[in-house]
Amino acid sequence: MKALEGVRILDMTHVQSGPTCTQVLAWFGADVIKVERPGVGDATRGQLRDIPDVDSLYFTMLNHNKRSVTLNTKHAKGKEIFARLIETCDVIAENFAPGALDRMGFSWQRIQEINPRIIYASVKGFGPGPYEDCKVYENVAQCTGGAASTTGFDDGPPTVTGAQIGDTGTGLNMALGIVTALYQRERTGRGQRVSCAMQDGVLNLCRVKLRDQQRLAHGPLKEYPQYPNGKFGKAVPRGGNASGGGQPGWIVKCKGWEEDSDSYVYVITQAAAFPALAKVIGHEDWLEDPEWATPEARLPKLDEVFDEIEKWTMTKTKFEVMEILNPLNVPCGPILSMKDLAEELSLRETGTIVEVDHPTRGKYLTVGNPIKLSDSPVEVERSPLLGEHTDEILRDVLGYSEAEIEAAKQAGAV
Ligand code: CAO
Repeated sequence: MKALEGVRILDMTHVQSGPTCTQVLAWFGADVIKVERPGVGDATRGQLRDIPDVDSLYFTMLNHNKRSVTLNTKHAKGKEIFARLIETCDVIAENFAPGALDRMGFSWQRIQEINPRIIYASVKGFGPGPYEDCKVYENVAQCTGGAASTTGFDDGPPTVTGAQIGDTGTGLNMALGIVTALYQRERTGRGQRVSCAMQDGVLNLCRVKLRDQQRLAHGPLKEYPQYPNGKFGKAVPRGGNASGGGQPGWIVKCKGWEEDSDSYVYVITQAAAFPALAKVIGHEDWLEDPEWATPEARLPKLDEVFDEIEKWTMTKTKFEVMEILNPLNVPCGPILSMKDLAEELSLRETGTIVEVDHPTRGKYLTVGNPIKLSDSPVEVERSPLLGEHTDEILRDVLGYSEAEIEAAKQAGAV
């Protein structure tokens, strides 16, 4: 049995933020019915295509384990079918532009009238406020949620990260909101509204930077590279590769960095492991020297500390550094490229990277469920073709006859 078996989700999501939410719920066993516009479908089916006329990796990697029904929710017959789906589902999830579902004629009030037990979950770019009507994509959320202003180097522009913290991050928030609302419904019998703003999601992930904003009022941020020689302004500056926590860290070069742009390692000079680190890099002298021996003494010269560490790491590959430092309890991590990760066997064994077969594209790699439950196994199944399950859903879920299905098709509703 799977954790969410018996939960049916009316999936009105598209692009990335919403689909990541419903995908993870599908992996936990929910029956996810993805509603797509007839003949068009989720825009990502055709975006960043690597093979002509085949669903893109963008789409396939975000829509596993779902069923696809095509339905024109602006067509009178389509609205009737949509209302029937609302009646039979436990959850409706969407991430359209603000107001799109209302414009289709399905306000929260109307949805509740149709099914008072339903949970209605939405991702939007912003919560209520001056920007609530804006359309938002990933990088807009990173910029408006505090990530871009605090990412990058002091002498460079604000920088976005490749991690999809606005989209997938907010999708995960919505998944948690949905299962929490389902749990509450067990006791109240009522559905509720779940709202997740991408700005809020990114800001939540930037919590430590709001911490630093408040610390700034009490003096310079000593773990930032701007200390002691650079300038601090009124807002938290970009911290380069400095650690966000109390233990200083930095990215240093490893053997082969001249040819391989990922030949680097992150090293954290955690106080407890510093003596072992100092010894291994040939700086046993630091341990007796009051200029270097304590974390406080080292703080103003972290750049010199990491320069010395780098002299040593440049004589080793990133994997050798990992092998030497880990037994010494020095926290460190090689910079793994997507190529390294794709080839990492242990990630295949845990189901974090999965090979999936698709009828038109063949085999491809995807990222499986990052949340592992011991009693709810995950089998990653390919994404559906556009409208692949339309007949099956109208017949088996809604009880339409073959003639009714044919009539809906003729009318252009599905
Ligand atoms: N039948 C009929 N119409 C449908 C339909 C269906 N099955 N599915 C969608 N539509 C319609 C919508 O109702 C909408 O029509 P209106 O403009 O008349 O209301 C229209 O298709 C387009 O929807 P949209 O405005 O959401 O799409 P877009 O491509 O213009 O914008 C996005 C995309 C992502 C910017 C916007 O949806 C958005 O801001 N979403 C919220 C934030 C979000 O999730 N962003 C992350 C996206 S991933 O980077």
